[in-house]
Amino acid sequence: MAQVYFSVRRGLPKAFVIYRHAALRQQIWQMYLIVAIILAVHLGPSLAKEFIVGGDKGWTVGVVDYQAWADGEEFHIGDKLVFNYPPGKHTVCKVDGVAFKSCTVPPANMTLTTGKDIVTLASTGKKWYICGVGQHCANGQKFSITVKPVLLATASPPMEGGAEGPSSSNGIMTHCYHVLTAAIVAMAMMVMA
Ligand SMILES: [Cu+2]
Repeated sequence: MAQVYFSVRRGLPKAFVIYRHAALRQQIWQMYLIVAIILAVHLGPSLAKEFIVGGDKGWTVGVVDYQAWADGEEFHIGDKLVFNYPPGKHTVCKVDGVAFKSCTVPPANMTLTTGKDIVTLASTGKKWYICGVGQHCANGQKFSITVKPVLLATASPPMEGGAEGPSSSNGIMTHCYHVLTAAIVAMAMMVMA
């Protein structure tokens, strides 16, 4: 009898200690997750760059070698291209590789005309931009870029050369990044619930 009573008395504080440890561990986890989320939310956008196409010269014809400018930059998903020009003087058309070569201007509803056009790079791979006014494209107002995934920004050397190379591996890396972010958020929600 005395032994049972004894073990029950000793058992209670022990359970209490285990409970307190679990609560503490949960609190530490919560802190880690909050930090991870803050980093994911704040680091992502801050890494994205805004490129003023042609720099101070802007988007014009006969002044800037846009391809040389583009070749000197590295573009990643989330980055923005800003095309500055007097409205009416130029336009911005996103085209494919064939239209890029032949300077074929797409329909007007696929053309940007505001004079301060901002293009957010949303997918990996090769992108082509031309001006749709007159002979501007033929006179060099055009350039192509290769957009790289977010994660590979610092992890791997640039993948140059391939004109039409498939970007499935890049896509997978990006996909992994999104899944990871989603997993962190989901775990945080579970812990905080
Ligand atoms: Cu133009």
